[in-house]
Amino acid sequence: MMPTRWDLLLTHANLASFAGDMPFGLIEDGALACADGRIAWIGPMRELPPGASATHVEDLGGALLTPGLVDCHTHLVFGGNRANEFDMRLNGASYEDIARAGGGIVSSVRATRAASEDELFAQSLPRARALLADGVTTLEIKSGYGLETETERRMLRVARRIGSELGITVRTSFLGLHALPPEYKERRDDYVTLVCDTMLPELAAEGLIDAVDAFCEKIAFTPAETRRLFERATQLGLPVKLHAEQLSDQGGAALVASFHGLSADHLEHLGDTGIAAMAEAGTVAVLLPGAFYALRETRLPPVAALREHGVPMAVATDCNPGTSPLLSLRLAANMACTLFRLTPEEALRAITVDAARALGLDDRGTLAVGQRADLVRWNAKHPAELCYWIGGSLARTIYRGGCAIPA
Ligand code: DI6
Ligand code: FE
Repeated sequence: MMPTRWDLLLTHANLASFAGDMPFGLIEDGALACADGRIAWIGPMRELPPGASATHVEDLGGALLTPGLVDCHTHLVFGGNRANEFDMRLNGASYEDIARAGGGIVSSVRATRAASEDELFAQSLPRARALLADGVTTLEIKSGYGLETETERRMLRVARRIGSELGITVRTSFLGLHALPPEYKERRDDYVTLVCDTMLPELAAEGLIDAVDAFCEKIAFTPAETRRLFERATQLGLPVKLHAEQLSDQGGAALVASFHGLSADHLEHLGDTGIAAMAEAGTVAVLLPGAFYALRETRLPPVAALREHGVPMAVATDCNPGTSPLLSLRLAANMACTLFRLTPEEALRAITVDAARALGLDDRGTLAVGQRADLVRWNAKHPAELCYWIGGSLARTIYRGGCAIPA
């Protein structure tokens, strides 16, 4: 039943709904109504029910309206930054060289451990604001720069605080298996045990964890260690995802797929077995062109094969201090087109509906009746413009649950 009066009615919009059969799910000269934070009606202007009314009515004058963007892979809570490593890398040091020399993730761990909760919040909030200003209304944030219980807890609490401060959805991922902390150098097993048997259950019991992630790589954790973590996560009823096949093929994608994981992320070194396993399990491929670009990687993720096997592809910023200091999801989509050859339509689905899927969320990412009214009105007319412009600011009004978020 249609409410007698909607809360919000947006008229004369170009609606990129990412639903239906049209490219981009485009509805030209459309209207969209919200009630109780949800989309209550969507369609062409000419089909708007006669006498439809709303508390607020806005004529968009042909402007583009899309779902709020979803950044499904970030590490944006951290202390300090690593601008010094940028210089080292430009002088020829590889990511692995830097990590083995005691820099890399471990240097962010030092800075994060040293920051109080308020300091960490103050340093991280502007990064989330930058993403929001560019249209992001749902954001995943990982832990993984604490590597001991107290700091991992602090990171996750800061992530939750960012969500309430900005009025956006933050989904947290516990990334205790991100790097081996220096104090456990000779005791790998003890660290994995600490993560699986203490940190994970404790922080999960505090309601701080929405999903469990790991870095499965030669310089990080083995498939066997990752499996241990995933078994524990599964016992606790938490979904899993994985940094897989970023620097080498460890069989991580097949491993996470065998746990019906939400996503396998990075994937430059993904092979056929992994692709088949992901297709079978419905695990989303999260492509991270910011890290590819910043590391001057030359090996491309197997986009054509993923497409052929019908594996859904998401794109995210991977916002982190080491390999992807990237603060625009639209720019990530642009890079996914230029560097990875996604079509503009694929790239936009990758930062809306398929990114939502990578977080296990099916109530957002498309414009359809019943979906959350998380919306962005753009200073653009056609959806392709969103991944065509390189940088700049295009978002005009951001709505969360049908309410405009003050800029
Ligand atoms: N892969 C990445 O690209 C980030 N973490 C990971 O597992 C890098 C994190 C960092 O270098 O700080
Ligand atoms: Fe990452």
